[in-house]
Amino acid sequence: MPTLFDPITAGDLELPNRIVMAPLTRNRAPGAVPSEHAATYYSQRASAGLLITEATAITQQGQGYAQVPGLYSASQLAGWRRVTDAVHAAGGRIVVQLWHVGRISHTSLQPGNGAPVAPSPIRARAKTYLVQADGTGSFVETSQPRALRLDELPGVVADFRRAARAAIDAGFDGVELHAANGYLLDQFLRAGTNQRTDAYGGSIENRTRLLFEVMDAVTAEVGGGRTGIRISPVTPANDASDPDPQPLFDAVARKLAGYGLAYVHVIEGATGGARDFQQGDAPFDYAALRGAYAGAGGTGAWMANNGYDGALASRAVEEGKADLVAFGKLFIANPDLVRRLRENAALNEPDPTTFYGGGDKGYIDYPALA
Ligand code: 8OZ
Repeated sequence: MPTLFDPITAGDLELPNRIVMAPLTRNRAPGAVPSEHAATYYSQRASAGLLITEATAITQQGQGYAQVPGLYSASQLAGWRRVTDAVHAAGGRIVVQLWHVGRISHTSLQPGNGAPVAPSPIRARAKTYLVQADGTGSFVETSQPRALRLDELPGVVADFRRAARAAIDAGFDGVELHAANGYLLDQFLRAGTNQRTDAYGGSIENRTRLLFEVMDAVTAEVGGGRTGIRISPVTPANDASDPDPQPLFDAVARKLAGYGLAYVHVIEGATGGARDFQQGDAPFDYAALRGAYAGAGGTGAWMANNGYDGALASRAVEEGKADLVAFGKLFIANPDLVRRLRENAALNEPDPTTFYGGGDKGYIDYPALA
């Protein structure tokens, strides 16, 4: 069996090891434009097998938080070009996570200060993060959303497609579709947020329809081999829920098998929390999920995430449970995480007070080994 440190091919991506930097929201993009320090931050971590960027809004409608980056204006794309150039110069590979927050937003962030959009007009019991004119940040309740009209859905699909093209043009090695953590695509998938009675709600086929329309468009634009997807079958993040996640996500996995994807990225349990978190009547069976994908002919790498340390990750890869493991907090604090895991070196402790917002402290000042 391979180890964490062995190379792997994931679709069109040739990765020198199986250690992935998970997508991490850092709220350090003033005006939704990646700063110069983002290039430093990501290139410091270029020894990862793969870097996944922080979630990045495909449109202003897809924005849900202050100071998270977008991928829809010339200045944003120029900022990302600095990042991809710096990562490539440092020998790394980087994909961008394509994000539409759906209802997890606030009117003050939306075009024309309108309502955030969602499958159904159900307000999330969740907070977002805003920055006032005087520069102070605060957590506020998300706004009441409005349901997307049927005639608006092709526009959402087109927005994902345009963003995927823009990403490749800005030098990214690929894209990851954010279909996790209670954001728009996950809101369509899970019954707690989708009460539609049209072709996009009700049955599993209907609830997965928007996801696969987006998949069709993105893979047609940039190729399945440069596309990954992130799902989180049971996470309660952002007030997401489904009473029966196993058949839903097994169906998603079976259908994903047909796209020739680079990878499928699965958050096991509650995002950033308990790995054994349960929704529905039985523990979620991640091996069955992977079996559904492989059984339907899926060849993409299987990327596991959530609360892994080096030992758990090594076991997962060596036992064949995962091809890749994504690390979040450990990568925030350890730019040279790959080396530290390989050498069994001590790890820097992540400082949660600097995860979201702020400046260089807790962003680009964690030391690498000498
Ligand atoms: C933490 C804070 C804000 C957003 C996710 C994009 O959970 C996020 C996120 C995480 O996927």
